[in-house]
Amino acid sequence: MPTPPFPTAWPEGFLWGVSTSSYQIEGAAAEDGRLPSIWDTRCRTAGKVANGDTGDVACDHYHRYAGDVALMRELGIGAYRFSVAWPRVLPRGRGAVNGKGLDFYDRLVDTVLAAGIEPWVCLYHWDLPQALEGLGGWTHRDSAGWFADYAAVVARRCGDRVRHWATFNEFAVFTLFGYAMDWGAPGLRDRDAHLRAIHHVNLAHGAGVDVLRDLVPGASIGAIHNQQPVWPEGETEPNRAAAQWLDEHWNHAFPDPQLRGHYPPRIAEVIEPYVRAGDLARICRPLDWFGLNHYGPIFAKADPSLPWGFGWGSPPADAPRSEIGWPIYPEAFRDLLLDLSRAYRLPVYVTENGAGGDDRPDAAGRVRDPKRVSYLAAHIGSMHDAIAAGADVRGYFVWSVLDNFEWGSGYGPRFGLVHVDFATQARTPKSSYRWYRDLIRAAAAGSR
Ligand code: IFM
Repeated sequence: MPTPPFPTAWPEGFLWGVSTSSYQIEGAAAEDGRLPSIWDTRCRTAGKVANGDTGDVACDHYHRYAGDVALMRELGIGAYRFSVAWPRVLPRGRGAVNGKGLDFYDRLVDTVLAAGIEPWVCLYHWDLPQALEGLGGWTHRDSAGWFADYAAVVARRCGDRVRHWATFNEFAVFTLFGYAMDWGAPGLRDRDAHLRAIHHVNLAHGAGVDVLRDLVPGASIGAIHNQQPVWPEGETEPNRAAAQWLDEHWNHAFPDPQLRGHYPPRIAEVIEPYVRAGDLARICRPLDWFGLNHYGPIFAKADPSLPWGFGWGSPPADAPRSEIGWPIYPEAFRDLLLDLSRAYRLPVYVTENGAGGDDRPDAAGRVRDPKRVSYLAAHIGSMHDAIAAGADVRGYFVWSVLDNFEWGSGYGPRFGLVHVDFATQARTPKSSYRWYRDLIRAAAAGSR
């Protein structure tokens, strides 16, 4: 299959990167003082994760990070986004700091910098310490303060070397799936718990931004949002209504209060009992960039069995799909980049984009993933079109550098540029790794 071409002219300084998250790659779940997170618990709850898989070992990145960073250096990326595991740093969520846990991030940051790569640190990618869940987790208003204290611990240790910080990854995903759909930890289907979680996570974001501004002079701070057009499954009235409601939750419940100072109208009505005077000002703090995670549009349908009456619909039967069945509409990505850039008036970094597959080595041990290459080529092409049409997009991070633990789907779907054999931990760069490396080289040559 011929290699899809890529645009070579990019804005000066355009940043190419890769993203990962702590629970999905680190492993070492019970090592050096780390205690369980809500995802360790969910993995041990029967029927919640495919195959009974867990993040106990994952990619064993905790021990193999130096080799993994060497692969990133050879890829030629300018930035690596990873998350810090709260239960490694503060095993009980608050109180005693675990020095060994912090030491790991210290070593990682130094290794990344020594490879000539900028570390981008995300403070929360879904692994809330289980001890805090025992106190109510995000449904407890104090969670904003717990998060701010944790942010301060990490900022004090790494803020001398890390300039780019994100508070949270995909607010809407972990709150909706975790509190209203039982698709993620902690596994509830409860409107009130969901509304509390939305508001307290928003408060935690604002408090975290304030801490980072105080402790890291010159920090560049953003938040990472999943954003996708929400389309109805078929053009029925109930499904259209479901799509509108899901759109408010998915695309607006977090960026609107954080960047515009108010909740979208229907959420504003129902969340009002949890909002106190001054809260919206605490949430709406100045930011430096908008982090966008995007994979494709999502489809909604009415589902009266779920707390909000909407559920996940299916794309049209003839929709192009990735190997794991996600719909592919690269032109929607271009439109989204233009819309976001206009709506929130911040530089946009695409902090996740990629495709899941079922990649396996061939007889010669090579891993070819032409579908991922086509997906990346089409989306990077659409991003280039968006920039040409005026979108202020400053960087792009592939999800992900390594195959890893894909939450409720366990180790089934593979998103990496590098294949991981989970039995041996052998790493094999896929054809998409070489394609992305060549793109980065060509972009560097083209922008000189
Ligand atoms: O693996 C996830 C990641 O944790 C958050 N964004 C989407 C990815 C693919 O599902």
